[in-house]
Amino acid sequence: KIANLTAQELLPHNETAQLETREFLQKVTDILLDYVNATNNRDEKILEFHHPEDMKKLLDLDIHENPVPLQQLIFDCATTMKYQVKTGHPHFFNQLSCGLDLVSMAGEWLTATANTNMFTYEIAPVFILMETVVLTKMRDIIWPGYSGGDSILAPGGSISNLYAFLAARHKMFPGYKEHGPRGLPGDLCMFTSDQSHYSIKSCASVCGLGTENCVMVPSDDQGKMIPHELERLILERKARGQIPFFVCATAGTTVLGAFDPLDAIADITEKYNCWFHIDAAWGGGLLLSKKHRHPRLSGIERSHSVTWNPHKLMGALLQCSSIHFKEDGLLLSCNQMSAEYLFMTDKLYDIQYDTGDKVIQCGRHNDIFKLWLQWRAKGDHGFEAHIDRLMDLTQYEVRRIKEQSDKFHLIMEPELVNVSFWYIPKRLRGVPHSAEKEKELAKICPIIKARMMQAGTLMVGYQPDDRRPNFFRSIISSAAVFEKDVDFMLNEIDRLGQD
Ligand code: ABU
Repeated sequence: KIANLTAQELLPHNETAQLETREFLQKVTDILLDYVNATNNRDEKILEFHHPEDMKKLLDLDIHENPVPLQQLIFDCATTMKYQVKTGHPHFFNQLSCGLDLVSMAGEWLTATANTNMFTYEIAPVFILMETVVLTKMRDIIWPGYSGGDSILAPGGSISNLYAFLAARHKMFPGYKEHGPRGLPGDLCMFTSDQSHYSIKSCASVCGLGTENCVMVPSDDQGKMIPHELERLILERKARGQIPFFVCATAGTTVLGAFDPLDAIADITEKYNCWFHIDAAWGGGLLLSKKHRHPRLSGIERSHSVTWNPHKLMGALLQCSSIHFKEDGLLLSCNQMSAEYLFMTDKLYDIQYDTGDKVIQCGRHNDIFKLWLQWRAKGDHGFEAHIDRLMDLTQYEVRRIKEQSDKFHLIMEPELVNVSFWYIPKRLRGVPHSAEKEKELAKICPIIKARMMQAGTLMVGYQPDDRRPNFFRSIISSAAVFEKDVDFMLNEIDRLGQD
C-alpha cells in the first residue's frame, strides 16, 4: 500500500497518514528483527565480504535531487543490513565490544525515538535522573563506602580518558583554564605503560604537552606496568625540571588484557603527588564480579578517576562509556562555560541537573537509557553471572588450546577474556619454538584472517605487539558465545589454515 509513497506523504507532513507511517515503520522493524534472528543463527554467515570498489557497485549510495519512494528506502535498509558485519554473531571474536544484548538494543531504539539531547534536565528529565542513579551506583562499586564524586557518560573511552586528563590538570593547575600554558608553573609530563591505549598518548598531543612528554613506562612480559620503572622515570623527568602530574594505569590492556599493579602504582602517585587515573575501559566490568574483582582491580579505590566502558564487557550497546571522579565539582569547574542560552541560572528547577555544562561537547547523545534498562533486566546478580561466564568460557578456550598444542601455541595465561595464540600449520608442527618460527607463524595470521573474511564464517583479530610479530587475539565478551562456539573457532582456524 505504501510502496509508491514518499516520506513527504507520511507523518508529520501528512497529518492523516498514521496508518501509512505505521506500515513503513513496521516494515523497517521487520528488517531489524530479521537481522536479530540472523545474528543469532549459527548457520548464517557473519559477513558477506566485498572489496570496497566491488561493494560500491553493489550499492546505490547516491543522494538524488528528487525523493525516492518508501519502497526504495525499505530496500535500502535491507541492503544495508545484508552487508553489515554481524558483530553479535556467536562466531564474532574480533572486538572488545561484541554481542547484541536485546534489552540494551530495545533501549537504543527507544532512545532514537525520544531523540533528545542530554545537555539539560529541561529536555531530558527522565534520562538525566537515570544517568545520575546509574553513575552513582558505578562510583559506589569503584569506591565502596565512599559517597560523593561525579561522573559523566562520554562518547567513547578515549574521550573519557581525556576528561580525566583535563580534570587532573585543572585540579592541580586551575590557572590553565583561563591563561592556557602561561597558567602553568613549568613543563608538565605524564606517565602510562607502553601497553596502554593510544588515547592516553593522544591526551599529551591534544592538550599541548606534546607526545614526548607522555612517558611510556616499560611493562613486564605479561604486559603489566613495572612500578620501579615508573618511579625511575618520574625521577628522571623531575631531574630535567619537568613536573610529573598524571599517571594512568591500565586495568585490562587492549591487546593482552593485562592489569597494571594498581596498589604499587598508587604508592608511587601518592609519593610524588601525581593524579592517579585508571583506564578500566576494558577491564572495569570485572568490578561486578566478586570472584574476579580481586586481585586484578585491588587498589582501584585509591584512584582519583576511572574510565569504565559498559559497551565492552557488560555488553551495553555502542556506545556507552563512563568517566568517574572521586572528587565532586571538578568536572563542572573544569569544563563549565556557562552558555546563557542553555544553562540559565534562573530556571524553575534545580539546575545541578543541567549536566551539559560539565562536558566539552554541547550536544550529547543519550547513552544512559540502554544501560539503565539492561541493568534493570539483569540486576547486579545477572551482570555478575554474565562476567563470570565470560571468564569461564575464556578458561575453556585456554584448555582447548592446550589440549591441541600441536596446532595452537598459547602465548600467555590470560587475566581477562583476551586469548593470545598462534596457529601452527602442519609444516611447522614439531618444530621447536623460536624467534624464527614466530616470524613464520606471524605470516600465517593475515592469510587465515583473509580466508575467514572471505568465507564469512568467523572473525578473530590479529596484531603484532612490541615483543612479538602478528598473533591472534580472540575476545569473548558476548553473551551469545557458548563452549561449542569456542570449539568452532579453533576448528575453523584449523580448517582455514590448511596449507
Ligand atoms: N577502544 C579499544 C577497542 C579496540 C577493539 O575493540 O579491538
